[in-house]
Amino acid sequence: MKRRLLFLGPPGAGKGTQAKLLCKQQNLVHLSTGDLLRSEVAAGSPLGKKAAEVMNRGELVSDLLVLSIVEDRLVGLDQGWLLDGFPRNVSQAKALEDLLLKISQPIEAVVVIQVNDDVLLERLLARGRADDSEQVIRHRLEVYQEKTAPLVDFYSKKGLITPVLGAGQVEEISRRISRSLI
Ligand code: B4P
Repeated sequence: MKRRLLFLGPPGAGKGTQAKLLCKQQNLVHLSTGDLLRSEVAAGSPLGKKAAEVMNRGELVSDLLVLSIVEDRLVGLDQGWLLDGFPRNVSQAKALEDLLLKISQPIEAVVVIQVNDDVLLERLLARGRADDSEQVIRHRLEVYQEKTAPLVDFYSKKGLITPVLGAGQVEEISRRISRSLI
């Protein structure tokens, strides 16, 4: 069976960390919009230049830009996949729904990784990426609450949500996620 999964959760919840492990275990293609945007930034492409400034403020990059990146990667993919960090708002979720309908690849499950704000702040300050200063992290958490958290309700109504506790050791959380997807 080709798996089609989404990882949802606040910044620093460990979406990227856990997505890499699960994709390796289950031979899935890992599509992280954060990683894809950061590689555009590193390459200094026009898209990357636009994205860098927005990311360093802790805001969301424009839907159109992110959507074009995801569509490029998903269309024609003949393997299971995991979307990490996308969608990030209801309008991206609706656009994804239309795209997946067009290519007949419905979502199988949405894993929500739950971690409290104190732990998130601690993890991200320790990571120290360009967008990991305390002020920017706090703003990203607000953006998450306002724009991304409503997706839990959006996908709950479709019966797709699988909540997983994201506190603890990386391996322990990985086992929780694998068990939740059996
Ligand atoms: P992302 O790249 O998605 O990053 P993130 O939310 O900050 O982190 P993630 O949850 O993946 O945490 P990670 O595993 O790295 O987004 C960055 C920016 O890109 C956004 O703010 C936005 O500007 C832009 N963007 C991305 N997608 C977009 C979209 N769809 N639309 C618009 N804009 C978009 O873990 C964090 C840290 O914790 C790491 O250092 C890790 O080692 C550590 N860690 C993980 N698990 C741990 C554990 N169990 N215990 C201790 N530490 C742990």
